[in-house]
Amino acid sequence: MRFTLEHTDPRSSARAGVFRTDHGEIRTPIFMPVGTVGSVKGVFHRDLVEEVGAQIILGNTYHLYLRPGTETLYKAGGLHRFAGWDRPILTDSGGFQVFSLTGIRKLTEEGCRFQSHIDGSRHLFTPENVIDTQRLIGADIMMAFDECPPGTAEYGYAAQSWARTSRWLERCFDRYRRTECPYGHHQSLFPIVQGCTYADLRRQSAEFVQQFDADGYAIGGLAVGEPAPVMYEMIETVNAVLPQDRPRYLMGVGTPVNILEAIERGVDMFDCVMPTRNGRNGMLFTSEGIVNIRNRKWAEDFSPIDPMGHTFVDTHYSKAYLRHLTVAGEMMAAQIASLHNLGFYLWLVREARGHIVAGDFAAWKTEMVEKLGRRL
Ligand code: PRF
Repeated sequence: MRFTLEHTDPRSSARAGVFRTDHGEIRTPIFMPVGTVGSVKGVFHRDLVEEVGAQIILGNTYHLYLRPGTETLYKAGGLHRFAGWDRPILTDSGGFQVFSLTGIRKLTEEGCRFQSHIDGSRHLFTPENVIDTQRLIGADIMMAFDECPPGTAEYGYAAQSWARTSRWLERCFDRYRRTECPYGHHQSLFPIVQGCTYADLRRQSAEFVQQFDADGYAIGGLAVGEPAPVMYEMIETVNAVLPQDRPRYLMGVGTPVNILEAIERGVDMFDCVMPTRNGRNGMLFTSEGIVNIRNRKWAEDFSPIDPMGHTFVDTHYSKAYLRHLTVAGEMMAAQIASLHNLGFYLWLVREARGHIVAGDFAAWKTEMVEKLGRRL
């Protein structure tokens, strides 16, 4: 078994565990910084490890397939060696990115035809070739090929889409079982639960995916336009069905509050572009609330960016200096804000884990949620 559940919170469904990969252990709950093309934007791997405490990063099949391409990745010895990152890597399967990045695409039973957002060239993703590509990338955790309909999808569409995603899942596992990692390490394949905002579809999906006895399971199709309370309800519905002894990964979520609410409901893994993308736009997440560093009010605030922060930038630089760099459009502003935000996200999940282990998660979470929503 790759996952060991170490503690469960007595007052909620929160859990603390360890997931073992051939590139190291992941202590859950965990946040996974997004490194779409093999780089977490603006942050050195050294700082991800030493300052942020990242244990696993994400890559994207869609981006890596288009550029640099699987031939180069294979020659390099896989993404770990190509990027100089020797800790675990998870890759998303590409379907979600095809949908959000390419205007022209066509979905059929076979797969998804699309045009590259880089040069307009035409491509086809199928459940089979998406597994092959992730094998060549060498991800420790590969994701199944799925369709993620909008949060507002009608029942009929949601049901058809889920049924097709389920048939694709069988094809993914069929390919997975017939192939192996070209670099000799174990690669897990996580199925993705879909079903939009419909509890019966979500339950069916969560039942269906279990036949594959996977190392872990993902919850997709959330945070795509539905209200947050509906997302929380769907998480509860799905987690009531998924096995206790496997990690659960909530894809593409979210704000610090979303993450704590999901941990309380039994989610173990998260990823989101928010800490880096919002950081580049001047939004800082802190334990006291949200800071818009562009605001004039920080122009002459020479206090540290975040006196409670855990990365060197938090106490080394002042708010006024970071505001100045941000307004001036300096590269360094994006780097500082990204490092700060990632440091905060990883601190948050480490704290959550500590409180789950200590047995007082629920009380801590209530207090944190109240603080995190504030605007400073
Ligand atoms: N499917 C995949 N990747 C995703 C999602 C999904 O539903 C989401 C939804 N929040 C983010 N990333 N494959």
